[in-house]
Amino acid sequence: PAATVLGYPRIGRRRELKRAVEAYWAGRTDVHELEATAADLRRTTVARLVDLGLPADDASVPSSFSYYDQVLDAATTVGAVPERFAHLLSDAGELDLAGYFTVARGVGDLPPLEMTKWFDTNYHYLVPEIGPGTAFRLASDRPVREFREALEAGVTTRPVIVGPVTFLLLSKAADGAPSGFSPLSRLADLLPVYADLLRALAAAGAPWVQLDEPALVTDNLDVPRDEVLAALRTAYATLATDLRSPDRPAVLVAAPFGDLGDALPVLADSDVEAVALDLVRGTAPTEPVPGLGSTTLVGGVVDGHNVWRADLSARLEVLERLEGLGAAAVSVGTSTSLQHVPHDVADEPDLDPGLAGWLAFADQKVTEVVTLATGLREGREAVHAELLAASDAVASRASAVGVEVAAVRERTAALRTTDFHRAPAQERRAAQEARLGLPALPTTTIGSFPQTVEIRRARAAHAKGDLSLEAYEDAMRAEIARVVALQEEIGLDVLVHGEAERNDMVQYFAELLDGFAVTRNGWVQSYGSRCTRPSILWGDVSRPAPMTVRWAEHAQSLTEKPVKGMLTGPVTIMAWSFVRDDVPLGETARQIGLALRDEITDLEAAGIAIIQVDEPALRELLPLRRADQAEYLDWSVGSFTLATAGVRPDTQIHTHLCYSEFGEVIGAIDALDADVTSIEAARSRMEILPDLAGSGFSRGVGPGVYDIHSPRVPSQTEVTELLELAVKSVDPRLLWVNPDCGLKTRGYDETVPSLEHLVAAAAAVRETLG
Ligand code: THG
Ligand code: ZN
Repeated sequence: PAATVLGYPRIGRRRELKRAVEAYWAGRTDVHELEATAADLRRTTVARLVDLGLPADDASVPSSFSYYDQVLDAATTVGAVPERFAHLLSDAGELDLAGYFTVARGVGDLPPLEMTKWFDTNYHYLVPEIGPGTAFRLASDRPVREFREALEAGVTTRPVIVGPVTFLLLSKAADGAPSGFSPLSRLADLLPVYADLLRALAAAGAPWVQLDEPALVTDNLDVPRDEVLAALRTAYATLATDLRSPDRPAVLVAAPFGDLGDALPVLADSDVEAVALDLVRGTAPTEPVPGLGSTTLVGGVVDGHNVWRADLSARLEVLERLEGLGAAAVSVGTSTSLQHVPHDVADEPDLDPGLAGWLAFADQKVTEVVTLATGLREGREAVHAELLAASDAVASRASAVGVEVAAVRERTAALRTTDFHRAPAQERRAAQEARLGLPALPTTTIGSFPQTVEIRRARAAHAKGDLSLEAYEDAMRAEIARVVALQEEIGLDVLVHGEAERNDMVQYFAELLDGFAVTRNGWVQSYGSRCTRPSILWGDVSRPAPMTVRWAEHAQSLTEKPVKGMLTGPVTIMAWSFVRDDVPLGETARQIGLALRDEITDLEAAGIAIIQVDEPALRELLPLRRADQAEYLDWSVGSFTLATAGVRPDTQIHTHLCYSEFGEVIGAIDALDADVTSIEAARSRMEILPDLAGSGFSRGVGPGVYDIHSPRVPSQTEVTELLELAVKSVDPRLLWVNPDCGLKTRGYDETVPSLEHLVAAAAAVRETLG
């Protein structure tokens, strides 16, 4: 293909797939209705891509649909279903759609596959579990069926599947595997199944297949690099040399999210027909690569991971340079799948037209790819008008009001080292103990309380104009009063206002800060059927007015107990937004840090004694290459300390992190210099605590004592047991008692008894401490 995209959003322009899947889960529709909706969506997608200019007959159009997750799809295709779900398989060893969702979501006592972040995106994939006995076999013909379905509609698509090396590198050892077992050791058993799949696709008439191998761009893996490269060599010798046309389609190996580095020569030397490079995050080699003469390079010059309109002239230059490398051919693509951006800027009538003109969502990016392919093939004159329009957009963005605000830049430029540091932790601890007078093992929650139907209804009515601002805010104040009273009744020590007034913890702040825009339909899949609307961070950030102060003040006025002020930290705001590509991330982080610092100062002045700044995404933005990590940790940690270091010693700063994998960032967590850190710990039964203690961490810590991701109410005994485990590794004077995470996705019928058990367990363990 001369022009292609590595994948396209599958949730639907109006989240049709989300709605259909959730209706099916709720039992409101049956599997046939769900399949019909999904087939419609695939048909519409393929037709749209052809309309936008991708040729219908040369495998330019990717077939990248998934009901839930592409890694789960690969697992079920190769028969890698964990033992505990074996009863879901048919006699032929296949998993039906109901079974597929069960593996994704769990049932009864059977936990689902674990979920974790897909490289440095806000997308979560399901982690396959591979053991010595996993019986790989071709267990699904779904890629073949979907290829045929499009072919019958007149479009030759290119099936997209997670490649074998990445599949195994992202898998974890199944329960019961011998210690030290590495899923990658099963490569030789897995490859014949991929070969079977390629044969089946060839038999169905597929001219191309795309195997995604993003794991090649990271060196942040447990497996040494030379083993990764050896596996890569073996994999593509089996799939591209031992298996030949016409028994297989031509193979495109895609490596989104960074540079292939020393994996590029390996692929160039293989018999793989094409390699897709990420030329947004990565760079093209500057020297000719041996073996490339028989390989097509797909230049991923259009950013699949961010929303800015491309500077087409500059992108064309990159492609022209790529042509100098002596590859068999150069074609044009996106850097990553487009699943990480929303569908269409045209669906955003409320966006400022200036800003809208700087943006490219999935559909605009397809057009950019098509334009670049024409320019590459026919010369710049052929696309003169398009290049000019793109340059104009870039120029208008660079000079627009708000993009560079002198007052903001002066403030970040004037920062000094002392702005990032508080008084010594010991001194703060004494001052805070004197001010707060909390009991040992203080109990609290992470911040949000259940978002009830009434809250959502009020917000929707206000958004539609059916409920006045005053009436909406009254409803929120009443909700806050209810939540404060409930917490007093339950007997918690440190209260929260419950965040009724917030939609998403990032979008809420984006709506109140200058420099951000929010979208109406800009949904991006986060996991399964869940989506977020990432905010668009387009300009210099500042805080025109206090954001949370009146809500916190209101809550504090209703109780003698301390109420925590609740904010989202700079790194998380950035990780869950589309960020600027025209200033260093560190500059933006400092701008947000300063805006939050002002907010924190105002909260402190309003009498709020404890302020929590959540950074659940600290781990998520960690660069995929170890060499880049120190710089990241420097600016990310710095933006947090900048936000929080302006308070008095007797004001207590908390932070909250979730999604485990803290190991890699333990040093950074300590460097945040928060007085108290709450973390997810219940599912792993406090496993993190010995590591934390071993690293010399000597600050307050609140390991989650129950898993809020499940509707199960933990018994008092269960919570007590976890707390007893916790006091074994944490000095009880530093230990806090809280759930794993916020409660906004839970209902009150689970929340109230769970918190009652938490408070009772804390009291019981407090007794034993004497
Ligand atoms: N906000 C943002 N990004 C996130 C999270 C978040 N990324 C990581 C993590 N949390 C992802 N988790 C979720 C959990 C729930 C939902 C989305 C991501 C969710 N979304 C609603 C849905 O799809 O129905 C829509 C939410 C809305 O109306 O805004 O439930 O917390 N930014
Ligand atoms: Zn959390």
